[in-house]
Amino acid sequence: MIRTVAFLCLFCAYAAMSEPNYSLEEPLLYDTFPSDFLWGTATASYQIEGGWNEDGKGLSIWDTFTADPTNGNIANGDNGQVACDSYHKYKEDVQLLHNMGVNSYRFSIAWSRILPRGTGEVNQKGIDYYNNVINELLLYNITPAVTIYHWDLPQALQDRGGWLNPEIAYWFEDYSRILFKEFGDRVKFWITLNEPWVVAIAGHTNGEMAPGLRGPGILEYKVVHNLIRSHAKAYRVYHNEFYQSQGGEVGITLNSDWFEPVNATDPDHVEASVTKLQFMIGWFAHPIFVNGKYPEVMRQKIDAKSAAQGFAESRLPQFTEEESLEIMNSSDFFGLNHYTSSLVYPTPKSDISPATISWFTDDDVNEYQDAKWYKAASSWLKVVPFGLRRLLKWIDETYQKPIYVTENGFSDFIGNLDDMQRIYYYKHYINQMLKAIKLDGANVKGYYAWSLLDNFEWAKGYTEKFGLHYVDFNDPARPRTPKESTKFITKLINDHGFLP
Ligand code: PNW
Repeated sequence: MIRTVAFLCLFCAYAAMSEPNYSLEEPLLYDTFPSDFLWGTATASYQIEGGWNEDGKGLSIWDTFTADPTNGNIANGDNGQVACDSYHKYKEDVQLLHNMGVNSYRFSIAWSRILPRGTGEVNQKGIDYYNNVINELLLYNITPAVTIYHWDLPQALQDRGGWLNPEIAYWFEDYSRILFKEFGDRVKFWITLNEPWVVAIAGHTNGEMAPGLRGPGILEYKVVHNLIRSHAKAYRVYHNEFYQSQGGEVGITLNSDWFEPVNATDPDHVEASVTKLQFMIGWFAHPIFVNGKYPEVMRQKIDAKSAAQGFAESRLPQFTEEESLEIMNSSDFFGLNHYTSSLVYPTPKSDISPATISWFTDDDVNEYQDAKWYKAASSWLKVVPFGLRRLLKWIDETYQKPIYVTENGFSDFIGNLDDMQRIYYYKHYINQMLKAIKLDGANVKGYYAWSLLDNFEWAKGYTEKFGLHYVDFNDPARPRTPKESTKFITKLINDHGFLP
């Protein structure tokens, strides 16, 4: 008997040690959101519009990246030439939004519809299309939240070096000015860049997304440098030339996971977590919200490693004094796209040779994946609701800006209408956001579910579905059908939160 108890206790102690409390489900908080809270769904131009060569639109890097169905870039060789056909069906999309009772909609503008060559001549038909979308939204009292760049760079600019060419800051500045001038009388909420981290890593480190370049440890640092410079120029244009007459806000949207220390009482694990956050969020947020410079921990680690690798200068560039001033304080809010969390602990694997170096090794931290965290269709998406609350608290304390959750959502393979897993995801993530607001005092002002529609999920084509509405991609009419999750979100918005 005693032996059994002793064994059980040992077992319990072991279980308690090796399995800290990562419980998925916590009791819900029954409370409501602030009355001026923005509720919306989000989409992006290349993922929904189609109309890829209509009305004078130029090619984008996604048209090019998907052009050859045999090159293996996209699951099933798919592309966004038609996608959800929102170029023609935007009125129906607005009806769906209206039916849900949202008060905002986040969508993006295709640069190559406005400027087919990226710079120079403006395509009036492109302007007309977005005027129609904006006016239709306003008819139903839905506030447009416009993303200026959601990854579909004009191919003409890629041909001139794309995000690797420092000149791009001026191209982006000019493009943004056109949007503020044409749409700013009605659009008061602007997001300059969507997820520059993904642009850098997927586009320039591992080549999984357009433009498909692979330059780990080198290219992503150059690209991010120019992305941040570009963002800041657009922000300054708005505040110097338009803010007085238009009075809107301009900010950036960053994506980040939460990094949970494997052992939260071990300072080394906590340091690993903060280091990961600095390499993912701080890379952008430190220059923009703090002091115009990259985070100290990045500066130290990348400088040291570059020197050890024999580079003449650090792979992490430096902003000039003038650039720092322009970049510092260049976002009116913190836009956060959040989907998932990872466990972290420190590892000393930092001195891999330049030949095998991956973007990861600059972190000096490694990740586990906890099998108990159940997954979405997307391989990287583990369902960890508490991660959103912890991340919101960290961002709130670190950067002290109003936060908008500009994307959050769940993918499956089937697109089934009875999407219980998606409802579970939204219920628990949104409740954790409510806890961040009510219990931690985080200044969160809005929430956009990704996504209004099943759509073109980049390299995964149409195989991973994030939609609140099912879209039949085999039917030329692309009919939309609300899933059960739409009803859940509609009720939540109508109730202003969680009723007991
Ligand atoms: C975001 N990751 O992308 C994008 O903003 C959307 O366009 C996209 O459809 C959505 O999330 C779902 O993927 C991400 O690997 C892509 O961690 C990859 C990651 C995160 C976000």
